[in-house]
Amino acid sequence: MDVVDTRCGYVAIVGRPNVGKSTLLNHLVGYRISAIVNKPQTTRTNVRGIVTQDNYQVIFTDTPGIHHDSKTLMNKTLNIAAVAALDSVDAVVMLVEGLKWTAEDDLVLKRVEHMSCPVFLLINKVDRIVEKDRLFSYIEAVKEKRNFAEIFPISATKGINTKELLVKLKPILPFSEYAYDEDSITDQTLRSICSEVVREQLMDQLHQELPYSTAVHIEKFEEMPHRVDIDATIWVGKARQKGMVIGKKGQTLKRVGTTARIILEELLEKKVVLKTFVKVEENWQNNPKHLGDLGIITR
Ligand SMILES: Nc1nc2c(ncn2[C@@H]2O[C@H](COP(=O)(O)OP(=O)(O)OP(=O)(O)O)[C@@H](O)[C@H]2O)c(=O)[nH]1
Ligand SMILES: [Mg+2]
Repeated sequence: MDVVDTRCGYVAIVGRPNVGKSTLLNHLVGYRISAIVNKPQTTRTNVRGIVTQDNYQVIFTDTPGIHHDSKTLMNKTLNIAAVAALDSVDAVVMLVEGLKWTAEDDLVLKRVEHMSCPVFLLINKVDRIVEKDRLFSYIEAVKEKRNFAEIFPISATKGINTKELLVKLKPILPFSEYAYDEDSITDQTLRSICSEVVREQLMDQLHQELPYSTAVHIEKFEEMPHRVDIDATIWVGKARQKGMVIGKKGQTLKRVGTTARIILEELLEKKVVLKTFVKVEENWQNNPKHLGDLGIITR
């Protein structure tokens, strides 16, 4: 029998909304594959990010934030997706925001309660904590919550302690061939990364409830030697929201389009021509067909 000297394993990143799961994934992979916005429920599907180095490969899954609110089919689907990601993983990384512990963090803890694999607790956003003494007492308090394999403070934006996370994960990964090519970084298609970039900019620019009732579908993705043409349709739930997305004299949509285009050009390393269209579909968050088209549920 051949002896395999490489390690390869699966690690799920879970946590309540807005704690920084996608930021951590993008930082680890070194590439913008998952949308980051300072609003809850940004991530809508499980996104894989792959790190391959020093004879090991970790396949991280960034999940939608686990939350109480289950009003729409989309909300329910987000929670189901996050929990499904916990199936047959080698380790779980649970993220919390230092120095908080909310009822939703308890909900996440409940979801990982019966897991037999190591569960790491990562206390994120420590760059914001001025009084380090308070961090020590916080760590003491969270130790009581569960038998965590490791507890450590990190900053996903500043990269504090993130290398240490990989070091601690390595021995947990089983000896195995790599599941993905050494240079793979994600399971996402370029189309879906592009739609996420547009949605990220939309969520960033729009206010109140509107971000949650938008979705982006890439209708056209045409790659040429020196240019990529992309047509993106932005779906909104109500007719009046269309005007809000477009904005006064088209200013909002223009801003979204310009920033998204700049990010996409950097990502694709080519000139990008991005066209955006806004369409209304009442109640799309409860329409299984529509959620399927957007990749939020699989059919
Ligand atoms: N100061 C600071 N902010 C952070 C850090 N990590 C993430 N953030 C910010 O927290 C906000 C939410 O980050 P996301 O990565 O989108 O959070 P998430 O957990 O994926 O959120 P959902 O997808 O909605 O569940 C963004 O504004 C990030 O810039 C950190 O280490 N320090
Ligand atoms: Mg996210």
